[in-house]
Amino acid sequence: MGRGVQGTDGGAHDGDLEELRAVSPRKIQELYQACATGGLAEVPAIIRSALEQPSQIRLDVAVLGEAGSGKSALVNALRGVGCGEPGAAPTGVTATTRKATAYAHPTVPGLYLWDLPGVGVTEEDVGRLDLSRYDFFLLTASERYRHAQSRLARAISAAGKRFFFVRTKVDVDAQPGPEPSPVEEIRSSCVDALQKDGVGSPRVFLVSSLLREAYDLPALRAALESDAPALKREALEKAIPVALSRLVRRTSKALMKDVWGKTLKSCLYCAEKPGPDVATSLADTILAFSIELGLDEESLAQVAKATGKPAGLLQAEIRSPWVKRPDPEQVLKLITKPVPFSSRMWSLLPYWGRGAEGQPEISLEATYRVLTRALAEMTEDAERMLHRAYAKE
Ligand SMILES: Nc1nc2c(ncn2[C@@H]2O[C@H](COP(=O)(O)OP(=O)(O)O)[C@@H](O)[C@H]2O)c(=O)[nH]1
Ligand SMILES: [Mg+2]
Repeated sequence: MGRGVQGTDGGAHDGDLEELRAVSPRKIQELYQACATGGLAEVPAIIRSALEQPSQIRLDVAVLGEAGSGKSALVNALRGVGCGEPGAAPTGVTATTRKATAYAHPTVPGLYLWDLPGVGVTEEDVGRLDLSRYDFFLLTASERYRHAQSRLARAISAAGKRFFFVRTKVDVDAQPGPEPSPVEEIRSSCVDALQKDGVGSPRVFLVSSLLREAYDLPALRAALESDAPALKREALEKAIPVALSRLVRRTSKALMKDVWGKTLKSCLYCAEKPGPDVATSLADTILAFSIELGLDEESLAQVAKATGKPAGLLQAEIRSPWVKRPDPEQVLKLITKPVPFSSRMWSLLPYWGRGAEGQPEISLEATYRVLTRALAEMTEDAERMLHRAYAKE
């Protein structure tokens, strides 16, 4: 359960590195797989419906903090599972959680709570964490906000992600005694400390995983439930550019496999019937490539409709001259070998000339080169156009 696919990011060619680091490989893989079922033309509609109805989208929420801060107990409390019950995250005074484990949220579909092993307090310990794998965080602390929490808070922000701060075990602090309840004091000191660390409007929850209906645990539960769709959307949006690049490249690769076959077919066909027919057949092949890559007018209109970007803006990203149906005459020029001088000479002599030898000769190599170059250019166009379509303006 909950072990997502570990993909590499597939490498977007341009774009902000900061932005890229904020993308969860799992989310990219998820989006890629959702879109890979059909052709590129269906992608805008699939993305749109995922953004509108994110219930199917995964949200990986990692519970982060030092060992013993009550992470596993918090996971159980949020899921409404008693510690020690079957299916509960193991808790205890010794470091019980050794391996990141995902627990499905009981009511929010697609939400997984990741119970992580405790993080050490040093800079290296925090540096070792792979925060890119998760979409959102619950940063826990059972005591006063200190360096350890500060490091983690900054690491999460640096990874381009957000978190709720969860101060655990407040039942311990709020033991009945002569003093007035310190709960509100704890809250404001947490908020202050987080703001000092550059967290804009920190969301702080003071919880007890033992007294689950007291303090802020119900509020934390409610916040997770109500924020889940927006958090899913946010995570998904970040994954769109990389997933799109991968989808375009997948399509391009499949077309590339066929280029040699197409070259042979056109050239063999032309061996019997030389002349502009070869060029027409190649122009048709290139046109078919552009449709597969979603560069034709109809596909562009669909992308424009799904993203709300003007079609003209998207059109402007398409630079390859091949996308406009190429003129067969021009194509022919590119794929013919110049007629050797000797045969031209022969053809000038009515007696010796043998007609067909004056025809320009189609070059297999040049034909192959024209097709691969057209495909490479159009692949770049498709990526650029789609990135523009989904770019935040
Ligand atoms: N009093 C109290 N104890 C807690 C609370 N949450 C966890 N603990 C105890 O703290 C210890 C460590 O909890 P655990 O969830 O295993 O911490 P983890 O290492 O962060 O996963 C356990 O003995 C828990 O019973 C809480 O809200 N209140
Ligand atoms: Mg644990």
